[in-house]
Formats: sequence, structure tokens, C-alpha cells
Amino acid sequence: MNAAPKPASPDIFSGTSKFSLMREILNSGDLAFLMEAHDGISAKIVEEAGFKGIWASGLSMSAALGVRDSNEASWTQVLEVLEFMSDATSIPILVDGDTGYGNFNNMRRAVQKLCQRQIGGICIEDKLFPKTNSFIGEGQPLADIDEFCGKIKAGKDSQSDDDFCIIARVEALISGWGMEEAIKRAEAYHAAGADGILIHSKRRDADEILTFLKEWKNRCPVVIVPTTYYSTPTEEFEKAGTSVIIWANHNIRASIAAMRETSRRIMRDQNLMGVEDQVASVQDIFNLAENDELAEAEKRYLPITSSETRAIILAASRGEELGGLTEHLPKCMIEIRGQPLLRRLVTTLNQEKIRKIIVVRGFEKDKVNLPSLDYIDNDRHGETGEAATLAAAETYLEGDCIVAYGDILFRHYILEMLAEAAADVTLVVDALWQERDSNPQSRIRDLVKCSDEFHPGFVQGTPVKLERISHDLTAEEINGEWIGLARFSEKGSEALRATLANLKDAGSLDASNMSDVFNKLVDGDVDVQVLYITGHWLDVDNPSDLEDAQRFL
Ligand code: SPV
Ligand code: MG
Repeated sequence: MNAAPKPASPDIFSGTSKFSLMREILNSGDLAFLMEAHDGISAKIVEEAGFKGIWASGLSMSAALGVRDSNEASWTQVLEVLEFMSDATSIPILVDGDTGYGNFNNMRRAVQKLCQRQIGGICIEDKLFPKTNSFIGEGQPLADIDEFCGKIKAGKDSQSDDDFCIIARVEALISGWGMEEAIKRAEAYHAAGADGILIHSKRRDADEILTFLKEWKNRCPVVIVPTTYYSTPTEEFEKAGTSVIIWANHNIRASIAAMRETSRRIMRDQNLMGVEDQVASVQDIFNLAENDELAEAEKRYLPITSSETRAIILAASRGEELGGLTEHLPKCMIEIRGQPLLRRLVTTLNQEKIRKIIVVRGFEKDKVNLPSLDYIDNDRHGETGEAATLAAAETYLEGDCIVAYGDILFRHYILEMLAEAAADVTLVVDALWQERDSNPQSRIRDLVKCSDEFHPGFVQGTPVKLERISHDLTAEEINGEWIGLARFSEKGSEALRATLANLKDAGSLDASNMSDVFNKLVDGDVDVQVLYITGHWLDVDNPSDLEDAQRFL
């Protein structure tokens, strides 16, 4: 979960470093909570829930690594986990540092390393290395008080930030040494420089904790861990002067229960039906990992390889002629044999290895939501035409670009032929336009007049120039119909951007359609050619086209 590391905390300089946030949690005077996490994702979830700080539990980190809470994970392995947790979050972490991983010298190095990783503080307990979890067995041996005080002092002398916190954990009550010993130790650790005392208990009631708090009289902040005495209301601890409550292991326990149930169920059912609704979605993982940030960064930092063809799909219009079908759904999302038109178009592009696909949306844009596509919106689609829709994607108009209407279907070999075209701009033109509908006025059609007409025996690849494209050419002028698919070379894309910019400067972008754009390119001496095809495509304008589309597939 190191997906989007935060920059190495510039916050340090603005007074909101993780160290000062940790200090604030401890010293604010208000009761604060630390929630357990044991890896990057659980740390993110704790922050997402609104906690101001994280308890990096030794028990939980060990369990997550599949080992015992007995210093079986080495301190550098723990450090590695902590680094992931810290990188993944912006709230401070209090590390369960067990006994400090050795003597005062080990403690010094641990503190230095934690500070380097922006960890807010460490809690060390007065037991012996290798430690055993406090809930195991009775009468665990305690550290010598002076030796432990030396460890606290060594830690304080090693921290690189004044606000790094060292919490001394008193295990006297756990080990059965009684209240007097607990107070004596707490006092000694406080005098040695500890920023707070964690008083631990494994009783089911909170009596000894409340007695400690009463006797301690707030000499320094007190941290408690009500894992066993959880039935006491939180307000009682607050009234008794507790500074911090740690919910110590509930995320690892929650995940164990959930993972066990999920695994058992899948093992039993041999399918996912029973679990799918119970588990987080894959998208949820992507969101937690901040995949959006990576996608943005890729746009900023990855070179655009000129060999990589991209496609821009103009899909902003509603398609009024389809009536009720497009009342709440843009034309490109109408299903044809169970798949939206746009999905089919994308599949055709993918077949020719075109993966970078940008869709310009407009009408009912939220319904245009297929995965793995980039989206740009023309929010003024109601009062603008195709040129403005294309211009909305101008930042993508670079290198080799395919531009396609969002309501067309065609055989993918047409893209193969288009890839071979050498002109700056190449329009795919159906020479058999009359076979679709011999009446040029039957619908709005992009009719073209070319330098050479198509004829039987026409040799593919013969250069044919576009002379004019319009909705209303005379019957004699028409050589074919543009199918709504064109390719722009790197130079062609440059010319296209310039043309769109000129139209914008002249105030005529909004009223322009694609034919206006192509005519401007022709007038501007750009090499605009046509690639003749003979059928094998369709566009969806009206209900009868929809029937044709079913047959086409
Ligand atoms: C931990 O969470 O690892 C702790 C608290 O040290 S306890 O398990 O209660 O000792
Ligand atoms: Mg622990």
C-alpha cells in the first residue's frame, strides 16, 4: 500500500508535522483516541474513519505477518511495516515498541529510524526482551527500573524532533506487583523524561485503572488500553483524567473474522455468490490506493510515444431521432445485442491495439461510464456542435489520432487500412453511399466531393484528395459519404488544433460541425485525403438504423 507516498512531510516546517500532531493528541487536555492498524491499508482505513492517530500494535503487526507477539518479527521488519503505514497516511502513529528491541543502544537507533520515517512516537514497556504479550501467563518478569529509565533517557536524547513522544508503559499491575509499584515506576519513568505513562491492566473491570488515575493526579498524560475492561463507559475514563484511549487490536480481529468467514464460504460454495455483497469492491481498493492520483501523474510525466495511436470519440449528443430511447440515455449508450454501442466501438478500436481512448461526453454524461476510458465533458453540448465537442479534448489532440463519432460501427479491417494511410488527414469514405439510402437528403449526411471517384478496379492506396465535405452537395458532386471516422497524423493533429483555435478566435467554433473543420483544413493547404471503402459500416440515427445494427452484428 505504498501507492501514493506523500512528499517527505513539508508539514514539518509549517508546524503541523506528524510529531506535533502526536504531541497535540497527548497534551491537548481533551480525551483522544488511537485506533489500531497493522499495515498500510488498515492505517488508511483508520484515517478515513476520522481518527486523529494510529496505534501500530505489536500484537496486530505480528499477527498480520503470521508470527507471534514475542519479538519474532525483527525490529527492522516492523520498521518496514511502519514505513508503509506512515507513507499511506497523514495522521501520526504511536508505535508499540515492545521493550525497545534490546537495551538503551537499540532504543537509540530505533528512535532515530522512527523519526526519519515521520512516526509520531513510541511506547516502550518495562518488561524483558524478548517480550511476551501481556495477556499471556502470569507474573512476567519486569525490567529493572534504573535500566528502563536509562532506555527512556537514551530515546529522548536520540529523537530528532522535540515533539516526538516517548510513552513509558507500566506493566506492574499486569505482572501482579500492585498499585504502589505501579505508581513508583510511573514516577521514575516520568522523571526520566517520558512524555506520558501507559498504565496497562488485564482485569475485566476498570477498578485498578481508575485507582491509578486517581493516585497519579495527572502528573503527566496517561494512556490506557481497555481491551479487557471495555464495559466501563468511556466517559468514566474521561472524567478520571485519561488523555488517550487506545483501541488496541480491533481491526486485526475484525479482519480475521471477515477473512475466515469469506474463505469458509467460498470453500463450501465453490462460487462467489454468497460473498460478493459482503466484501469490499475492487474499486474500493483502487480508491484507497488513490489510483486516480497515479492516472493523473501518468498524464503529467509519461512521455507520449508518437507511435501510440489514440482515439477521440465524440459522444456528446443525445440522438433525438431515437425518441424515448434517448430520453435519459445518450445515443452511444444504447444497447445493441446486450452491449452499449460505445462498448462495441471501443472493442473494435482495442482489436487494432488502440488502448488510449478519450470519450467526449455531454448529454447525460454520468451514464457514459464504461471502464478504462478517459472522459472529457462538453457541458455546453446543448448549444454547441461537433467542433466544440472535439475542441473539448484538445489537450489529447497530439501525435497520431483517430477521431470517431460515438454512434458508428464498422469492421475493424477498416482501421487496419486507415493505419497505412500516409496523409496528414485521412477520412474514411463510403463509395457505395447510395446503397444505404439513395436520397442524399434522407438524413443529415457528411457527403464528400473528391479529386477522383471510386470505380470498379480502383486500386487501394491511390491518393484521392478531399475537395469538399458538406451536408448538401449536388448529386453530381457526391463521390461518397464520410462515415464519421478519420485519422490525423502528428502533423494533421497539429493542423487540427490550429484550425479549432482559429474557429474559436473567430467566434465560430460553437456553430461549426466536422465538415466545417475539414473544409478549413482543405482550404489551409493541409494534405487531406480520403480512404474509400464499400460498406461494412453503419451509424445509428434512427430506430431503423438500430435494426440494421442488430443485423450488422
Ligand atoms: C499491542 O496491541 O500489541 C499491545 C497492547 O501491546 S496488548 O496486546 O494489550 O498488550
Ligand atoms: Mg504490544
